[in-house]
Amino acid sequence: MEGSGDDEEPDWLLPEPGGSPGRDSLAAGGRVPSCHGKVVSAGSSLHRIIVHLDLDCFYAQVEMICNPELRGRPLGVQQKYLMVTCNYEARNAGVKKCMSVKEAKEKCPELVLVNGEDLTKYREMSYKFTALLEEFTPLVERLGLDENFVDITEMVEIRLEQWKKDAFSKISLSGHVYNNQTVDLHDPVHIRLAMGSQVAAELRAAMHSRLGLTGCAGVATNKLLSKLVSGTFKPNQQTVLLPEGRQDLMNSLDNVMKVPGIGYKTAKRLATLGLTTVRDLQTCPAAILERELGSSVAQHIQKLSWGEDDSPVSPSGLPQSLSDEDSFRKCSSEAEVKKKIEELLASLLDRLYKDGRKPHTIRLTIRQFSPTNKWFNRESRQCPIPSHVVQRIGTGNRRYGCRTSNCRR
Ligand code: DCP
Ligand code: MG
Repeated sequence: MEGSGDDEEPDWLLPEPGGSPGRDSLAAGGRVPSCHGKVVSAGSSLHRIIVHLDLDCFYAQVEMICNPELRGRPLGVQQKYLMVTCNYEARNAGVKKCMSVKEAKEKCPELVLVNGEDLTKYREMSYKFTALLEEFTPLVERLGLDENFVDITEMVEIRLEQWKKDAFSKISLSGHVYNNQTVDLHDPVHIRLAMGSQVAAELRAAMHSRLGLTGCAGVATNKLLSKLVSGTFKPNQQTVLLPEGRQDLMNSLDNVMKVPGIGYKTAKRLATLGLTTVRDLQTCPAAILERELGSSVAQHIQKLSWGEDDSPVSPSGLPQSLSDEDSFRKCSSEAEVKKKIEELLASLLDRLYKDGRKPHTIRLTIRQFSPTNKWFNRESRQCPIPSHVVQRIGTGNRRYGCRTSNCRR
């Protein structure tokens, strides 16, 4: 569910039972590009070039595209009492993402607020963004609404083949280098990353010219590192991570929870072992970790702590489910809840209609909110959607009258 703030770890970083072939080993029998006589083996962990793209102040940017009069003014996007994001003018005035509306207004009295509770236009822009990247390569994986991974290994290889080896010394690197490290254009991995930075700059230029969007990019040899490095310079900039900068980047994360793939629950279990920093996790004896977390998770998160991630970029394709949610905080009677559910359903049906595919199943999920201010106890019930109801979706008839008598609650 969008914006549900779960502790679930992203799929792209979950350990794969039995080991996944990944792209490295799929490519192992493939071309082995060489530069200046040195070789980057297709099975090497440095073989891939991955770009992570993250749009700048996404919801606020979409609002400014829809209403250019908002440009240049501090702008916040409000959902209920929270300002979920704000543009960089507002950030320069001390406003931060996810501040309460009250605090944001205190920091910046001239802040303009727009309501961002209807996600329709953000979703639409999000899919346009992914579709644009897919014009360059099918290897695009969505991560949330405003982030994508793109595996550009093959694009880089093709371009390098087109260049004469002697001309590699003329390749320039686009954007920043993490820690301002020196690029060695005799090093085949540096050459590939420099070429990757050129491709990333082209992707960003296309995003801007075709959709009016700006964003940040990170270029590295795996997904984890590309995501971690992409926000080094914000907004609208890009950064390359050379292999020599990996340790510094990982050590810059002061808490294990800053490693994508280590969620709240895992961090809590690590804390019971006295492990809070990335360095603690790196140096913890494997046997101790394995005793607490099991060998698969232990090995996986220890690899992550070193910046190692061989998970492939998995093309996302069309979403397998459409969902909507609400906190129901403003509802105080059953009638109000029913009305809210009808609103959610109407919006979902609109999206289904635009999507064009026929749904099979409907699922209702509830989470209770405890007096101690914590969400807990997620419960779901689902049932097949009766065929006569499915038939009517897309006919413009909004009175679907979905009978839920065969759903047990
Ligand atoms: N979002 C949300 N609720 C949150 C966090 C984010 O609804 N608790 C939405 C609003 C953001 C969008 O998700 O615009 C993307 O989140 P990011 O963390 O990437 O933040 P932004 O894109 O807004 O800003 P940045 O420029 O820092 O990437
Ligand atoms: Mg963003």
